[in-house]
Amino acid sequence: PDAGPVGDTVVAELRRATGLFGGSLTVSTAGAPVEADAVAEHDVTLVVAVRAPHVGGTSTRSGQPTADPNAHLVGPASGGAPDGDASAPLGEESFVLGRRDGRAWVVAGGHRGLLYGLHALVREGERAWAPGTDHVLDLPVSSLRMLDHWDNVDVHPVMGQVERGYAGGSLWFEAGRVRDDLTRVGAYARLLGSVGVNAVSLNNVNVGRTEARLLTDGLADVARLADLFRPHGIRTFLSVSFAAPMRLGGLPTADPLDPDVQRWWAEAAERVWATVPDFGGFVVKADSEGQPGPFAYGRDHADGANLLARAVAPHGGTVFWRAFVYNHTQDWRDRSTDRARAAYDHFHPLDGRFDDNVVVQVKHGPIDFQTREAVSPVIGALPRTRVAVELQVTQEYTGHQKHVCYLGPWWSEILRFPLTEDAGRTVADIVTGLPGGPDGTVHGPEVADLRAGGIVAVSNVGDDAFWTGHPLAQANLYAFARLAWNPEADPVEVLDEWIGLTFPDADPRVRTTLHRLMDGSWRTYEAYTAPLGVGFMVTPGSHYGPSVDGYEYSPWGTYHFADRDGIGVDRTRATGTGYTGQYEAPWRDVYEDAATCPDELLLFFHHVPWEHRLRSGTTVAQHVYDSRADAVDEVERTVAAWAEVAGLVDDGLHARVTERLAEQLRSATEWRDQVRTYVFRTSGVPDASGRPIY
Ligand code: GCW
Repeated sequence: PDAGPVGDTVVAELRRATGLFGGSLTVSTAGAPVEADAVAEHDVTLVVAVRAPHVGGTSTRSGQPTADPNAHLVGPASGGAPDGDASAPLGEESFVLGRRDGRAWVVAGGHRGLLYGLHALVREGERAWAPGTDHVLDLPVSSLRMLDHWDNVDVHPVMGQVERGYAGGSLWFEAGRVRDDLTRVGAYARLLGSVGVNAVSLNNVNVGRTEARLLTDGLADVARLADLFRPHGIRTFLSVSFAAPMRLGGLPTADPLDPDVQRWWAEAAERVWATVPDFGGFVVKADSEGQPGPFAYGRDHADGANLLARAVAPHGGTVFWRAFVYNHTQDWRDRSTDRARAAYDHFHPLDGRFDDNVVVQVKHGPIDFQTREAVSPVIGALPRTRVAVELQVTQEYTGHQKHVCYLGPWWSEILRFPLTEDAGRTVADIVTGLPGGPDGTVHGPEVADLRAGGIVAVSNVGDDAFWTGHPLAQANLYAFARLAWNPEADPVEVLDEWIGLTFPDADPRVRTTLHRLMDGSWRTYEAYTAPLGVGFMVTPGSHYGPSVDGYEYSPWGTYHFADRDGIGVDRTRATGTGYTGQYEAPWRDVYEDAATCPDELLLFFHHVPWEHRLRSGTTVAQHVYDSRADAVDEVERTVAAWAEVAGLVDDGLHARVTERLAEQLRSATEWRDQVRTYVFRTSGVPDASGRPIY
């Protein structure tokens, strides 16, 4: 029967796998087997069904065992497939993974669910065929799990081909067009499908002249890429320039209220969907860091987003409209302008005006993907708008994939952060449209309905042999996908899963060592770079390595305001920029008061004297001295631990990690010395530990 591209993938995967491990495969759509071999050791039954087999009680969370242990399961009894007529309807991406009498089975609501169920079974490994009977319903918490690629067709003289890319050039663009040989793109699509990513955007949100043409002359190339992603359940998106009607269409304006502009976009969308019928839609960076946008015409961002939304709506398309809008030509003397406030100030008044197929895509923090910053209040401030949170897998501010920095714990904190009034809904609840709260009731402003936007991240892959430059940075890609599937997942367990899948059959010391290197690596990175949430202190432009005052007097709006008396940004309502007022209770008050503000965000919210005592008991200056030095000691131990597993992992991989660790140690040492010395020279406060200072 016509299984569709994803169904075909499932069958092909199973054929390949049964070839590897033996056993047989039964696949049926609504009960009709399309393939059934002799019963053997590793049998798998896959069924696409509209309803779950008697799963007593359903769960809207992923990964939870179905509720009623006594529920009678109509499972694949002796060779038969589970029948499909029982309790809960299964969504297109949901599946039940079960085992019975040494047989593994997956029942899914659609082909994508079947694909995800199959890969869940692969993750289970031998356990999937263990004696006994049980089953688990699994479904993604976020219906949109998207990777944005910042790939350029052209190679930028400073940025290289992939903006903020640390893994070589683009996987798909080469020499001004899409590569002829797309073998690795096929492998990448398979990889993403295996962890449930279901959308990719192909090109940088900063859309250059050549890249703008992907929407017109480049469409055949886009279709070739879409053909590779489709079989793995992934829809393709493009970043587009708001000025496209002028750049590509020769119109004198890009004004969203101009009928010619509207017509141009409608026709552009017609052409796109005629070429790629399941195309996803557009990602837009407008009025942001020099990209064109609606402000030039006196229009706001709802006008801008709805212009594109109406063009793509007839085709079922979605517009991801980024909220990263701020003044990047600021005067550092002007302390009343606060970059952290900007997105809220622009977007909060527009809530309720966006069309249903607009998703406002908000960076997780109000500044820019720092190692530590507060959660953006914008995410909770648009109850009548679909909101997606944007994370950054590529390590722009977290060590350029030269430093080990496992970001799962950071994203987990962000996604679980209870942002709305009275801590009612977490970031994950908001972006996935879940009501939140222990009893599922919505707190805070009245909402007509709960809207899902999704979980998006900037990808970290490139044409590097290890995909991500640093081989261990692959864990970040994996963790993003697994946390987008289930934001409640424990990030260290996710890491453990990645280790098991990436280093199967390795000596147990490899697992222990990787945990030793990675579990706490984000906090270690934080501890040798900018302290207590103040951010930046990076080399301007590249954003790699220390430059404490690098951005201090620049127009970018990212300051630490250190002087001989103190450090930090006063964002309080009482005496500062008023940013704390963008939060609902309790955060507006928790952050307002230096006594209740969490240490790790103190300098994000407050300007304090160097000898201000943290909640931890130590002073700000002494904290900076101690933690920078301790963190470098930790990196040294990491280097030694990795040396111990030489010979237990692939030599090429071991060498690559060793080389990167050497650079991490060099760079961390530089950070330590620059930051400690800066604090001493600026404040005059001695370091009680007596460690060297320059
Ligand atoms: O983090 C900043 C980067 C820019 C990037 C921008 C954005 C794509 O420094 O390189 O541009 O954010 O997210 O739009």
